[in-house]
Amino acid sequence: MKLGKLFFLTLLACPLGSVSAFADDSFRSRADKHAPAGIMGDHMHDPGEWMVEYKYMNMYMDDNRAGSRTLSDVESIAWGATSNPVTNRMATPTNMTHEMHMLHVMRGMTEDVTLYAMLMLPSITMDHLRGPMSGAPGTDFTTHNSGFGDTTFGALLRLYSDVDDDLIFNLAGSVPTGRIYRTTSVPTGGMMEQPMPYPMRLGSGTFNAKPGITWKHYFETGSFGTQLQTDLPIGRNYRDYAVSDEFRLNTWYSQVLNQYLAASIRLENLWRTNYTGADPMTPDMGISTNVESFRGGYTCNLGLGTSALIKGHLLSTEFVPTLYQDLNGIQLETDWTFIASWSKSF
Ligand SMILES: [Cu+2]
Repeated sequence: MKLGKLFFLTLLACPLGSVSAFADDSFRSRADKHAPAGIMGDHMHDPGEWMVEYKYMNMYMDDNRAGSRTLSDVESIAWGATSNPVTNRMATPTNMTHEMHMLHVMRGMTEDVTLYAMLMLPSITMDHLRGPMSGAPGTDFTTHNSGFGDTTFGALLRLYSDVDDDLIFNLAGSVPTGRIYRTTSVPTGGMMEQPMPYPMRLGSGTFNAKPGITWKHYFETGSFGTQLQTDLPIGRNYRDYAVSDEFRLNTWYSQVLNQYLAASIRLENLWRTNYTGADPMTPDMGISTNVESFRGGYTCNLGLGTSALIKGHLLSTEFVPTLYQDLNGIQLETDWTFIASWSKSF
């Protein structure tokens, strides 16, 4: 039925080559063929087809937030004096830039199975203000960490497709290739080596299950998608903790503007649990980024994206302002994320 319909549409479309940008058989070759830049695991490839993608992400976080309330740097230190547990006595984070370089390779194996792998290179910079129990209250310092992150492998399984729908299951997991334990003496002005706090670490340290499911529907001049994607650490890592369980629910619409361009709008709901276990070397009292119960929360993001399909090169960008956050304890608040991607199939 499906193949018959496609064949018929192909026959119809051939003499009408000039309008094929909007013909049914070319839904999956338009500028909106992939979801917005911030989304993964949304599309299949034909058997034998390869895709190579480079993706860049920059997440910017300025100021702290307790629950849904933004606090100044000085307020963040004061907040930690009476919190449970007490924290931010040595320092508070004040802002963070989290960059990620991603190399993504996909290959269509059969009509219904596409395999992929993704290599991550995070680069993390965090600014701090020293607190009352440090040697120099009121002074600031910056720490940095970069290297390999965790590596994701997955199989995209087509559960259902027709002319204008795709339902895809993402059977994926990550391997702990990112280092989780690295020390720095910057906070103590060279006096003492301390382990990097949780959000400065490059990986989870655990094997993670990352199942997801995506439904995409194509219209004559656009496409709609919705996706539930998870990231679930299995057990605890060798430092005796596990990072957050993560659940992302995304919904988007892409409008095809012409043969080369599409624009998208996306809404993301992101839930994270607190960490479980505890790294034995990271006292809560020093800084809030060491506190396992201050890692979870809810975030709502808006995504405004564009994609351009030029001679087979797909260039996508997405600006993702955070609309709302309700965070456990005190944490750096996310202000915005920027994502850019280049990909090519061959
Ligand atoms: Cu692909």
